[in-house]
Amino acid sequence: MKTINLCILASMAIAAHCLPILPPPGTEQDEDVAEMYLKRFYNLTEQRGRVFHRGVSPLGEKLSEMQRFFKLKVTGTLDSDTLEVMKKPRCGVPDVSQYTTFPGNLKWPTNKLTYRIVNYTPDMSVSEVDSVIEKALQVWARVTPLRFTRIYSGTADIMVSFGTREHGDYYPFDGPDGTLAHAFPPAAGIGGDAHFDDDETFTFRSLNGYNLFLVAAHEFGHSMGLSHSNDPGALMYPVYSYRDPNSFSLPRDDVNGIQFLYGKNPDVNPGGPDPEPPTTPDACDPKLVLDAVTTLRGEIMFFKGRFFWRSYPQGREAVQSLIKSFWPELPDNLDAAYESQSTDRVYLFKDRQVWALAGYDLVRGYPKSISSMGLPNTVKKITAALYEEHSGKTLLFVDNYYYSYDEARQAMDSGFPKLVEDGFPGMSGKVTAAFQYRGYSYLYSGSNMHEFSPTSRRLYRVLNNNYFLRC
Ligand SMILES: [Ca+2]
Ligand SMILES: [Ca+2]
Ligand SMILES: [Ca+2]
Ligand SMILES: [Zn+2]
Ligand SMILES: [Zn+2]
Repeated sequence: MKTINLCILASMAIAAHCLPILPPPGTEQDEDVAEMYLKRFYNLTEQRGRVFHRGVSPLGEKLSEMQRFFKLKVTGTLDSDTLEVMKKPRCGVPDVSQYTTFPGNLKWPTNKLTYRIVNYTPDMSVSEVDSVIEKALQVWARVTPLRFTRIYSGTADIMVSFGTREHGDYYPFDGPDGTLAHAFPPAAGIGGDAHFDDDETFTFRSLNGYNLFLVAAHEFGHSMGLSHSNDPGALMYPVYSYRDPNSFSLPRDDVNGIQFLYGKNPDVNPGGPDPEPPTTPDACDPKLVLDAVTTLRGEIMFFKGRFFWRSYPQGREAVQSLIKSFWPELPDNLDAAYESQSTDRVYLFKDRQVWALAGYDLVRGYPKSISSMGLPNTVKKITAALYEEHSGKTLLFVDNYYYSYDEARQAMDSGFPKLVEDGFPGMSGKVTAAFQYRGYSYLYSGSNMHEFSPTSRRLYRVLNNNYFLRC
């Protein structure tokens, strides 16, 4: 499913380069998908005819509600961006309240809760499931006074089970992909319980399938009383996105939510206090310093920390995602990126390694060492990269210096490195990101961005990092 999703993305964003696998949006089949999605997650109850393409209707209103939640452009119609989100694997709990008890501050009256693992998935060993469930509950215990005790018989507050299709609660699962799991908010009986769709392939460590720790940690957020967040970095974001379970740290948005309900952890965690919870970068932050910027077949991609934004032509807003949700293999905190028009690939740099993308797909045979491009061993990392269309050269920046790579010869030019201010008069400071767009070269330094003529190298304007993010 993940691969299929990427291909759908690619085919929509860059129609010229990729054969569409699905019929274009607006078909009967897509409208069925949308109707089912809105019924399930946005409490759509009535449906008066198929009027997705006209604004005012129950469907249009629900579409707008869903588009607002996911920070898509609010059109009230079933456009390709909206359909793309609807086809992603996700949690089965609605984004608007449907289970009657969700609104309000519903919480457990006690901090001491019990859980029981009722049955197991055949995808993993019993001890793997046990340890993953324990670890997923500890995600919440670390930041609150909540404490969990496992019991092996009788009724626990949180009954954990695996099931398929109709599994006894009138919220049937849907087979592979789509809905992965759901959980019920704090209450007696089924309240707090977490159900996992065993038509999924759940995994312990592998990048294929769905990581049970990530799915379970999200569901237990519901078991504690949290609803969905529209922060794409939050664990409580409704769409599944991979992140490294070994280095997982509960994001700020989720910490705020759970501490609002239960307060802080009065104890010190084994191993000392936790580091600051990770936050989601804000495109509108005037102090934003991007890690790397590149075009990709007409889109612009802006990288920052664990995230990137995609900005399309035609004035649509930039959409923020976790890097790992697209490419689990890629590292966070990239150093540099560029698109080579001569190879039709995007190259991504981190330390002494380089990865390549063809469309949205990682190219086999990477990462390679940057020595393979001819960079000397003394270069430990590059800080920015810029492909010059008119010359067919790629400039590789290392702070105040830059090298020149000839894309046609696939070799470094002699006479480098040069000082950046010699090549780009008026540019002072270290180059932190760079790209070329619509006939201009952009060199970022800290929170500034410098606009140059690529041929005369004349400095036109000094702008902010978020100039192209349409803040
Ligand atoms: Ca229960
Ligand atoms: Ca499913
Ligand atoms: Ca950089
Ligand atoms: Zn959920
Ligand atoms: Zn269920």
